[in-house]
Amino acid sequence: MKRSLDSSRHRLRLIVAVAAAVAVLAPAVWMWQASLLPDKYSAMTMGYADYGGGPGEGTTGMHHMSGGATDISTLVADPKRRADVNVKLIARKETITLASGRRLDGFTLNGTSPGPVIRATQGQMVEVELLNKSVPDGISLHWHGVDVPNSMDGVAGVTQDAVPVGGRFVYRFVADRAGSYWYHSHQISHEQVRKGLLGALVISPKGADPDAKTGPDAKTGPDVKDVPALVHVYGGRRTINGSDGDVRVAAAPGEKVRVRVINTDNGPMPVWVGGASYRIVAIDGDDVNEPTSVKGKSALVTAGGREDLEVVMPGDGSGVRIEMAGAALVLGQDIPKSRQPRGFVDLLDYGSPAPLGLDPAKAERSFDYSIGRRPGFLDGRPGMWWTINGHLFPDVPMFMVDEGDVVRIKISNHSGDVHPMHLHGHHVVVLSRNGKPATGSPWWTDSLNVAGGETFEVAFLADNPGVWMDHCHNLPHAAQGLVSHLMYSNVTTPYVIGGEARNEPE
Ligand SMILES: [Cu+2]
Repeated sequence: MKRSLDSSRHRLRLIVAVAAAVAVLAPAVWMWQASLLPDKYSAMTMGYADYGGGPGEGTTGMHHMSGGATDISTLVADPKRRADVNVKLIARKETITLASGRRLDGFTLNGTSPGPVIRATQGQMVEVELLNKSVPDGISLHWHGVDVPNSMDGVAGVTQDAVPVGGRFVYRFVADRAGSYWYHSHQISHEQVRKGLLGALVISPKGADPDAKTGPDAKTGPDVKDVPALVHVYGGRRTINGSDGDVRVAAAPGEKVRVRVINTDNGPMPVWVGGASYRIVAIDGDDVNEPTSVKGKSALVTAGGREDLEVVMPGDGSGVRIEMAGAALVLGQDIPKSRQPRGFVDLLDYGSPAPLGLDPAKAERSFDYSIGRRPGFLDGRPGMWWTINGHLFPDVPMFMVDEGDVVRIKISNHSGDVHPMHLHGHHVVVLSRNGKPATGSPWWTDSLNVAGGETFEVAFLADNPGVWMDHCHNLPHAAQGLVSHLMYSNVTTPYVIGGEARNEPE
């Protein structure tokens, strides 16, 4: 009798213990399972539609698909127009040799990394034929900062399939805005960019020296020396144009030099100038209106961002050093290194105001892009993951717009880390930071440094239909789920993430 009572008590205890374990574990198992990404999925069906208070609000069901009229693969540059600039890029998996002779495993374009500087004049049709000789995971090229037609955006699984070994893809777009840009792979980008699939793209204004299409000494305009400075960290070493060590450029007394600083790394980079004052004449490909002379301050170049610094060489023949946090560009005679100034140029009030060409007060849509962090599962992996408006990837907002909308986005960062936010296909103008309105030159940007605790309000005109990534350009962060999309209501993409092409954009 006693024994059977004991045994039933024992059984009861066991049942309670199992029930308790199930109660604790079941939600975790459910969350784990719910986080698993399918073998293939469309960016269009990711997450949930956010209409930002504009038309479409309240729609239910397969909202993203509803319009579905225009296949994005039809969004191309005029196919009848002949190319003015033809470039062939051959991608290989091979050893990269830095200027110092240091070698490391990586990827090259036409045998080098960075790949060749591609130059065009504003208004020209650019055609780039990309061939994958030996990059096993496939490749693609994104034209960072150029607002290309959607099917030329180079995002594997969203705007094209990754180009497999032996495959080719032809990119065609009109270089409609002068400025400093870069190109890089958007297939497994957190690995392929770091390992060298990138290069500079320089679009000179119309009327610039017609012989300036190639070479590092090409001219931006009359009497301005044009020096692209693509900064990239290879194997822990910061380089300028693939050179680990000072890069020397000849410059005569009194000569004007435009240094196009391109930050291809994952974090913001301070840049300062020793031996002369400087002006920030362009940000992310847009000219600054009435830039003023800077001395004793650094410029902070966002990850993925570009700043064009203009320096006038001293008349006494002494040189100038442009320091880029461990790498330096030396113009003319070398001079001693200078210490980094404490302060930074604040782009919020740098330069003079000018018309924006859009009225943010009359925005059709207003979105929140609130970045946080919390524990959870990402594709079955437990960890502390980034969130967008409280949601974990892939359950993130799809920002829905119509062509012609003026759109506002409030980007706020509650995650405790810096995020360089990059919207494809558009340039946004900064309206305010932490509630303080922008009072300087219109600050148009495609790569915005959003530090922990900061809130930016930005606006843009939705004038480029397609499905566009809106993500963090600290590429490991993107791979950790800090990715969302902007989608026009009347488009559809045939491409899928995963699938046979093994598309993996981040
Ligand atoms: Cu980030």
